[in-house]
Amino acid sequence: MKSPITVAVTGAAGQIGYSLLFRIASGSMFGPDQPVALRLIEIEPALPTLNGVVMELDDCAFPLLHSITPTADLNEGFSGVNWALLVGSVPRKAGMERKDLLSINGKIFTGQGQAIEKNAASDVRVVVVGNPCNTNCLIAKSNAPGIPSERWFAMTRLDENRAKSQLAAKAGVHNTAVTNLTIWGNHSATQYPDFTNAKINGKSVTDVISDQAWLEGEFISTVQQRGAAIIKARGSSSAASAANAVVDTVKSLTTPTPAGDWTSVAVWSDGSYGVEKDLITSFPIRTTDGTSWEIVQDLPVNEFSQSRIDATINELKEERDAVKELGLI
Ligand code: NAX
Repeated sequence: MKSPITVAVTGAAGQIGYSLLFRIASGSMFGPDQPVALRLIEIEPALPTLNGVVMELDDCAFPLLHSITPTADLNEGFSGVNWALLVGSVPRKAGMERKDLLSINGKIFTGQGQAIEKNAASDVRVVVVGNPCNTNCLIAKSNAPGIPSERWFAMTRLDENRAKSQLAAKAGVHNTAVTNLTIWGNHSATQYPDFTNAKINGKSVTDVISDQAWLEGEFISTVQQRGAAIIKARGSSSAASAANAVVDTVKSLTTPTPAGDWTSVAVWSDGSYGVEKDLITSFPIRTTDGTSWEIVQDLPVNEFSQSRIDATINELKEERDAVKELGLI
């Protein structure tokens, strides 16, 4: 039996947590022969709810679930973790300015970054899901300078999956036929789902879908606004699909990417594609050996794509400047 991988999940009593924990414990994230130890982090008032989730995890009798540690203590929660999945954050409420949101969440992610640096395993990798996830990731990373830059990620995989599904539906093919889909930039309504480099059954999307106006208009806005559409339909925000995207993200970072393809995740910018260094930006990413990854280089970026990428990068710069002004990074 392999030794367990230790995974911390913050916001474990929340909606996404309720889907995610059972997927991790069942083996969906790390494979059918890899035991996992869960460290479930919540704020104090949510511990009774978290206790109910722990009872349900117990009741599944998962063969791969080695142990469960529910806690509101960050040092205990991040102790020895190989993966830190930062899901918990405070949602934007009516009347709240973006700056207020960045300030409230900033305090959460400074503390979590510091606690991860102090307590986690030496190989820790961090995936930030809680919004605004790119900038929350930047805050946590800035507060854990001892952890190498390439170990920090923010999730744009749900956007990628949404984009693939929209393109597949339009082309009348199964979603597995859609490859090479990049989400550029911020996980927000400015993100750019890049159809120009995407493929359907190995052919350029623009050769398969001739409706350019749909690609440049409705396709992009549907992906950008999908979260809001789910809230309208369901009465609460995406949860199972978000949890699924977390599983996909970690799987993609721990297994080699299929030849010729790539995936989307926000990583620390090294200046590729002219994106300012140090911004946590979604790029096309390939994993080679299951531990290291690279940004896919030299993809063509036409004028339309460039203007979209510029818009989302500008938003990331504004968020970075705002948290800098607040002294969070
Ligand atoms: P919920 O409100 O259901 O759950 C959040 C949980 O986080 C709550 O249980 C809360 O007690 C906990 N929490 C708050 N502060 C905490 C702290 N300091 N430490 C530990 N736990 C804390 O939200 P849920 O629907 O689960 O969504 C979680 C986050 O994911 C939100 O920020 C949401 O905006 C974000 N999302 C990000 C997505 C992405 O693609 N990156 C997509 C889905 C989702 O919208």
